[in-house]
Amino acid sequence: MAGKLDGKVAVVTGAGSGIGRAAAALFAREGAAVAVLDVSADAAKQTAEQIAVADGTVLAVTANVADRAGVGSAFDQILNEYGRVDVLYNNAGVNSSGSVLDATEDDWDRSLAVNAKGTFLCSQAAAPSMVASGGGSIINQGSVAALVGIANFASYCAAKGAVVALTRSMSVDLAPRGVRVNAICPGTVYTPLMEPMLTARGGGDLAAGLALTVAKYPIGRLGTPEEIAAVAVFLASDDSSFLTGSVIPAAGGMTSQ
Ligand code: 1HS
Repeated sequence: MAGKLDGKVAVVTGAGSGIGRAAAALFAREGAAVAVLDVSADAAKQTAEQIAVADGTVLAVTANVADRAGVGSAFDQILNEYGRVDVLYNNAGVNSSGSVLDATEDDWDRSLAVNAKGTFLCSQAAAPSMVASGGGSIINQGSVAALVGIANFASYCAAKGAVVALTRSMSVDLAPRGVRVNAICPGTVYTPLMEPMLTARGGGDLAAGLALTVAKYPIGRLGTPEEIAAVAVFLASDDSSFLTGSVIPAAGGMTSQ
């Protein structure tokens, strides 16, 4: 059966867990050759093994997306293996904690480094190959935190706001060169990344934090990694050929009230 991403080479950052792992698997199932990039070599290898077992074409690479040299080496490896990059899903991210009253400078620096600068560095590494081959699709992981204020999440909101602004900027610069750039703004998806935040919100009780969070979503539940991955497949595929600079909430109505 024809896949929506047949013949494409896709890089997914933060693909060792959560939404990134689900997206790497779905991209492969839709026919893409996938580079699984993660800061953890073991996590990248695990995702790659799952894809290989399902007969996908996959390469595991390790890099901290906030480190220019590491990103450069990772993309050299990917380009040596596959020859080009057609799709980049800038999914890698870290959580933060605290309001403007108590967030630390380290929290700010780490959030901006991984969430925002990481998106910039990986896009810089991938875009020349897309331009050279006549086109591509960059998908940035925004967040509902870029669209509405989230309590005690100052650095994360700021970083994701930067990702959304960068998405619009990149879309304008790259559209004439055939590269589309869009952002997904997921609502909370239950992944390992979210557990500390949910636990803090519940006063140390994960289940209580989860209930308070679900109450923010008109759809009555949190999202799944697979639901966000499905949006990423759409943006990666030619089905979304007229979309660039789009910022798409995938959040069960959370930003609509
Ligand atoms: C981490 C993810 O981007 C979601 S931000 C938190 C939103 S909420 O569900 O706590 O309102």
